[in-house]
Amino acid sequence: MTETYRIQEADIATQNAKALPALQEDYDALRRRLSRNGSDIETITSAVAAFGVALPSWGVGTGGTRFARYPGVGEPRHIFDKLEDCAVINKLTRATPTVSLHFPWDKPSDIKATRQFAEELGLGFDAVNSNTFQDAAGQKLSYKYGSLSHTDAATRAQAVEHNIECIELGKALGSKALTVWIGDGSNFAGQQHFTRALERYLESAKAIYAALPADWHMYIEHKLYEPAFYSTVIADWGTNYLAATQLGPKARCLVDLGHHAPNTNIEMIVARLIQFGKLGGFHFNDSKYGDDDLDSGSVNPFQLFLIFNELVDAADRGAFDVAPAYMLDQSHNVTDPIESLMSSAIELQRRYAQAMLIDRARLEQAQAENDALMALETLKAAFNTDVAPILAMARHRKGGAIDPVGLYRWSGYRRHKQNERPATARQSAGIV
Ligand code: AFD
Ligand code: MN
Ligand code: MN
Repeated sequence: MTETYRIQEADIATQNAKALPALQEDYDALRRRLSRNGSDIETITSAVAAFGVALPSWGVGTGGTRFARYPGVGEPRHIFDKLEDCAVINKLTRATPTVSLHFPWDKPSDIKATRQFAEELGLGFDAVNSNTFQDAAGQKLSYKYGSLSHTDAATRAQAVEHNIECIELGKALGSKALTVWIGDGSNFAGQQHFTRALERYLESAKAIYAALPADWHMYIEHKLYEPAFYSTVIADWGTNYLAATQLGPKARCLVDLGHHAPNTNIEMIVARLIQFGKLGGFHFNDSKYGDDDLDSGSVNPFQLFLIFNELVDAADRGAFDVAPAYMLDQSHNVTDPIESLMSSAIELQRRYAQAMLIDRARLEQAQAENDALMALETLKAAFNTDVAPILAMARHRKGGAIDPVGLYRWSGYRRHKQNERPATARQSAGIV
C-alpha cells in the first residue's frame, strides 16, 4: 500500500496540551458539584472510558436516499479505506474500538490481511451483518420476493447459505455475533400468508442458528416497514422475541432505534427485553419520521438518556447474563461521516454518564410514593447535568482528543484523503 496520511499521537498531545488547563478547571468544579450529591466523578469517568460502541463499516461512506446520493470527497473505496477512517474515529474518541462489517459489501479478498490491517490500526471486529435484502452480483436466485421466508425453498437455502458464509468470515475475523436483518414482507394485502411466511423464516433461521459457534450470538433485528410497505415478517419486538425464543439462548433481539413507529416507547421495549433475558444489542441512531438513520441523540436526546437509564438500572441490578452489544447504524448524507460518528459515539457516552448520575434511591422512593413529579425531577436533574468535562477527561486519559471534531478539522484529514483516494464513478458506499 502507498504512503497514507495518518493523524499522529503527537498531534493529539499538542492540541490537548492547549485545552487541558480549562478542562481541568471544569472537571474539578464538576467533581465538587457531584460530590455534594454523593456521586464520585472518578467512578463515572472510568465507566465512560471503558464504554465502547461498534462502528458500522457502511457508515463511513456518505449515505444517500432513494432519490439521490451526493458523494463527499475522499470517500473510502474499499474495506481498507473504511478501516482507516474507523481508526481515526477511535483514535480521537477512544470510544469505538470495533467495526461491524456487512457482507457481501465488505467481503475481503484477503481475510488475513484485513484482520492484520485492523489489528495494526488498533481495531477489532464486532458482529458481522448478512445482506439478503439485495441481490449480489452474479447471484443465482433473486430476493425480490423475500429471502429467509421466500416461498421457494431453493431461494431460502441460498439465503441460509449466505448467512453461514457470514459466520465463517466472522470467525476468521474474530467476530462473535451475526446480525440478521431481512427485508422480507409484502406490499399488498393478501400477498403473503402471515403464518406460513413466519414459519418459513423460523425454519431458515434455525438452520443458521445451528451453524453458530458455541460462543456466538445471533442478533435478530426487527423493522416495522420498508422495503416492504404493507407487512414485514419480523415487524416488531414481539415477533422478534418469539423468534429469538424459538431459536434458543444464543438468539437475542437487536433494537434499532429507527425501526419503530413514531412515538413508540423504545425504553420500555428495552426494559421488557432485559426482563426476559433477550436483549442482544442496539443499532443506535435517531429519527423524526421513520428509519431516518440520523445521528444518535440529534433529534431526541432525552429518549437516548431514558434508554441508558434502563441499561444502567439493569446493570446495577445484575440483570444481564451477557452485556448487550452496542453498535451504531447511521447514514450520513449531509455531514462528514467521520465527524458524525465521532459526535454520535460521544453522545452515547454522554447519556450513559448522565444515567449513572441518577439518584436511584430518590427515584425509587418517588415511585413507591407515587410522586410523579419528583420522579421526573430526579431524572431531569441527571439529564440536565453537563457531563462534557467527564467525557473529555475520559478521552484525554486514554490518549484521545479533548476536542475530537476540532482536531480532525485542524488535521485536514479529509483533504489528504481527497488526494489519496481519487473519486471513481462506481463508488456505492453508504446504501442504507
Ligand atoms: C437497515 C437495517 C440493518 C441493515 C442496514 C443496512 O437497519 O441494520 O444492516 O440498514 O444498511 O435498515
Ligand atoms: Mn440497523
Ligand atoms: Mn435501518
